[in-house]
Amino acid sequence: MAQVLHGQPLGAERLAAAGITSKADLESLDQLTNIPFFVKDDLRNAYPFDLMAVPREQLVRLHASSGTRGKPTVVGYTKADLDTWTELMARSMTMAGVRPGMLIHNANGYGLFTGGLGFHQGGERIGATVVPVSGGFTPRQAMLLRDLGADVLVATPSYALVIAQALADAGVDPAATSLELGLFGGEPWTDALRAEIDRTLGISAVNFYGLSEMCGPGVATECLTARDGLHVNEDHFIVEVIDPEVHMPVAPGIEGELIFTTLTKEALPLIRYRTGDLGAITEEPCRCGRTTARLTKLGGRRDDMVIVRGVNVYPSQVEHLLLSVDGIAPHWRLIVERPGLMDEVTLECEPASTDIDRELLLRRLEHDLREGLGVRIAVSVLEPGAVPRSEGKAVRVVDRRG
Ligand code: DLL
Repeated sequence: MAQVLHGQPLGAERLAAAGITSKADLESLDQLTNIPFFVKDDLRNAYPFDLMAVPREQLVRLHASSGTRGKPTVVGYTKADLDTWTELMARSMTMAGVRPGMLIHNANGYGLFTGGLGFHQGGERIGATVVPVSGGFTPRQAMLLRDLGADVLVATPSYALVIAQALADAGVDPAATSLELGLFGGEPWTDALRAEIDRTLGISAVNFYGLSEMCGPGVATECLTARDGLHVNEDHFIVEVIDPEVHMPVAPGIEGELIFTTLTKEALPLIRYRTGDLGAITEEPCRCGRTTARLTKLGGRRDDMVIVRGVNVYPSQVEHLLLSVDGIAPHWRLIVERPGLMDEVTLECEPASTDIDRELLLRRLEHDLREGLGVRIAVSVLEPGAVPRSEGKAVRVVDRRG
């Protein structure tokens, strides 16, 4: 945090407000809870470089966070930041089962998205063979994956399923390739979707969490041994979970909003950054023997919640219920409209194959969703292939409220 005091006026101001004006004032991390939060708007207002704690000339890389509205959030890295991030990715990917010599098919987009270059750097540092395929041209992805004999697939979980379909379309059994591991993240996904991916591709899918504002992927990652919560790299990031309404910390195990403080960032140090992501932490030791805090119940973004006749509905609940129904394909989205005074939500989904009775599926889904969510939402079972596919992060909530 020391560099914040010198380089970043807003950070220094916030530390000063909490009575911390020099390193000597920082006695314990408990003082953290007196420091005001950083929020996305602080980054937007500082667009593009005003929050950087070093001169622009010392930045060796820029990325930008995904965001559908307005200007992106620009993040910068010094040489040391890039080195730290690479090391964190190498550590995380090793924990997820990557070994030197493995062939990594990296289908995350290369560009401003941190998913492409993040896994690229980590893989190279481990000594794996990285194929920088990037996203898109899906039939070619299927061909390269098979011809080069990939051991590891890196993608968003939703795109992994699109690649699996492309393999099947090319006459290849997706479960019978050389793939062993999948390193997936960048978007919320449930254990039900993981089971579907494991089965379809015949792999072990491992969850990676991160955000550009911290570094990108490499903030918290599952271990292959347990795949039970994501180990936070606590030597670089302090994690807190707060009640998003009253802004007070909640106990381990209780779900709230994830807050991160960077400990080693040079270019863009952030204190108590509100991610908007929902999750909980556990401090129980993991079966793998690591003792770091782990993120559990990663539940999606607060602003993805939709309110249907007074009932809060999270996309992750819908995915969980949807995928427990036999014969349903793992492609879906929620359409939110406001025809009158109230929001109406429609689930668009599709059957796994053409010989499945769509009417029967519809009735089963309507029933299960009503029981599981406590409110009725409309269901539309489309033709197989009709739900739009994404080559990166899936759009699960389409807001047509105007
Ligand atoms: O998505 C970094 C990343 C890339 C992580 C690839 C893992 C793998 P951003 O584009 O800035 O960075 O988006 C960050 O994506 O705040 C979450 O809302 C969401 N997110 C990322 N990983 C997960 C995950 C990258 N495993 C935003 N589970 C975050 C749930 C995730 N949400």
